[in-house]
Amino acid sequence: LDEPLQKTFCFPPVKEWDISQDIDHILETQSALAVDLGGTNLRVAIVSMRGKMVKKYTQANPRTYETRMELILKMCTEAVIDAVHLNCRILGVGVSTGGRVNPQEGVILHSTKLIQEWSSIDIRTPISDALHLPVWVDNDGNCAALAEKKFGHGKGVENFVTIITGTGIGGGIIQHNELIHGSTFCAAELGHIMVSLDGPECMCGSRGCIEAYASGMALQKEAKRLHDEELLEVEGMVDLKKAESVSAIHLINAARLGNRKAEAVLRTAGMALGVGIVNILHMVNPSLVILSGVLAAHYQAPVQQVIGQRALTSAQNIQVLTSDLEEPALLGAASMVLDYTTRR
Ligand code: ADP
Ligand code: BMX
Ligand code: MG
Ligand code: CA
Repeated sequence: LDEPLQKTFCFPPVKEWDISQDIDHILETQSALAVDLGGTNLRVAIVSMRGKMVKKYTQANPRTYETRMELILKMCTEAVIDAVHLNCRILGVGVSTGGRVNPQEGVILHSTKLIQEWSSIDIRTPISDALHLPVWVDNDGNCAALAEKKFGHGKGVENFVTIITGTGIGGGIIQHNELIHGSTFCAAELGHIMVSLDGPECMCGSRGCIEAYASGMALQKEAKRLHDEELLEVEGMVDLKKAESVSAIHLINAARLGNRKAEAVLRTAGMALGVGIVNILHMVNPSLVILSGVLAAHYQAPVQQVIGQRALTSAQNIQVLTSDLEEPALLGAASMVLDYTTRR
């Protein structure tokens, strides 16, 4: 070709299209708003498709319906505004909450005293009306199980159970790769497995539930009792002036430093949780149990020990792991949004 023709017909080389960069961009920017309502805290987070917690907001969970609803909407609105600046496209809102939840209707059917004024509540309508986004809801323990399945130790595991310790004890059961909800959305209320005929009073109105022995609240109650009797402090422990700030963590520290009373409380708690878990193994026979929440690492060894002593031979070989997720309930709330909005 002569030169003018060559100029006409020879295009500059087309830049190769790198699809992986586009996918990266989508995974970074497509996000969910996650809400988690617990016995103590109300959390909201912007979570990316990869499960990255882009930004997190924490407040005390208010005690009345009106103040709680108001705060949820305020925190969500703030997060939606922040998401714009953070270059996150919010696809929807996922809500994790204590209580029995009907996920199809977006309704909290019933709550124990752990969350007051939180029964027969349509949580979907006010949030979707205010934010103009689709809303998914499920129980917090169930959400924790979804998070383990998508991002945690439960990836690719067909049958597993998760127990999350916060103020109370939540549970989630994955059976044949699906969450089980039961006939009235009360399946996997694992905190209310009873391990004694009497035992300590539980926030649910019954007695002897594993939540009444081993939850953050149960241990805090015992820590306060020991503190009031001046039996908690041991040498090497930081000064505990105010009884209000005494928590489960102080009980664990005291036990580590050799406080026999604190050790006894924790032994009973670990035993109760372990026996509760043995009951779960005999009921649904999972291959894995994942413990999460602040107390998870502390409970792993005692639970393993009780399984060794009390489970049937066929249920002995299951694994007990501590979760490596930062906030399983929030991540699971986000996963409902990310999975449904991207499903084809
Ligand atoms: P919830 O979901 O029930 O609102 P969280 O999962 O935030 O609560 O856990 C709060 C519970 O865990 C409280 O009962 C508190 O005693 C205990 N807890 C959490 N973090 C700490 C900590 N750093 N030190 C002591 N206790 C803690
Ligand atoms: C209670 C119960 C469960 C919940 C669990 C963990 C209510 C309000 N809560 O057993 O539904 O999963 O607490 O909740 O009925 P958290 O407060 O410890 O996160
Ligand atoms: Mg919680
Ligand atoms: Ca549950």
